[in-house]
Amino acid sequence: MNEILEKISYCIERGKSDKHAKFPPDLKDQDGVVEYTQAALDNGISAQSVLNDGMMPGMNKIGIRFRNGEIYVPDVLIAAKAMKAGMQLIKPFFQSGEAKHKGKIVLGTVAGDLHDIGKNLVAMVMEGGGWEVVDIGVDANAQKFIEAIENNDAKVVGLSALLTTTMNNMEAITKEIKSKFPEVTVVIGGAPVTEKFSNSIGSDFYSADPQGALDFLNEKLEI
Ligand code: B1M
Repeated sequence: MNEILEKISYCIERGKSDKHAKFPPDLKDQDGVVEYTQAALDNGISAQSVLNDGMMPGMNKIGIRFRNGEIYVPDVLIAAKAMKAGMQLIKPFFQSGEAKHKGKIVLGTVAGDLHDIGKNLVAMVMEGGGWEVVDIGVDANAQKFIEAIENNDAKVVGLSALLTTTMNNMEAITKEIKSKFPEVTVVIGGAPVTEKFSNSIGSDFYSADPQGALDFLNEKLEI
């Protein structure tokens, strides 16, 4: 891998957003994701390559380490913040069409449920994996999901639920999505949800953690 791209990946993994960031202390006054992203673009590295070969490998490592229990929620938040800082510099290339996301995922916490910490982590890992996330927030009913799918021409939907009561709402939402858009892939997750439950309601995949959902989508779409 190109040295600058390696630095981008490393800084994301360490959560070092820019030179002035005080965190992590051992990288104080050293360049971060912002400076290395600018350097990559100045050196003629495409925005797509900065995303695919610099940022995504860094966030991928974070997703795997989080799944393995080696790091915790704050580490994911800090890494995602660092990646977001660098993304600001490559945003114009998405707008011009020079860089592309892998696809769009509509993500929401289902009706009756206000828990969003897990859903937000899924959003960060998905974005870190090159997906564009359309976050429809919490307490989202079938109509809200369907409108978001239509408005964004999304091919993937993610449902999150944290309550044993609200996980039951996943069934009606999944069925309505599938009846209107049979081609849309539905992925579900959340603490009370299981693979058995996922199979019983006709969703396409259950993941216990954000990285599992990302790996499934990448594999399914052969990306
Ligand atoms: Co609530 N709550 N809560 N709560 N809350 C739980 C979930 C509970 C287990 C606490 C308990 O009783 N021990 C319990 C549920 C019991 C049950 O249903 N069996 C509970 C309850 C009962 C309630 C209320 C009903 C309490 C009340 O008012 N009487 C109420 C419900 C409100 C509502 O939603 N309508 C309520 C409210 C709240 C707060 C608002 C105070 C707050 C939420 C704040 C917020 O989210 N912005 C809250 C919190 C924080 C919790 C606990 C403490 C933590 C949940 C959390 O964020 N975990 C929780 C107890 C606990 O877990 N210790 C509890 C961390 C998060 C990273 O994990 O969301 O599981 P999680 O996400 C994981 C995976 O599940 C997975 O990836 C994430 C990262 O690994 N994942 C996906 C999640 N979605 C995915 C989607 C995917 C793939 C993976 O693909 C699409």
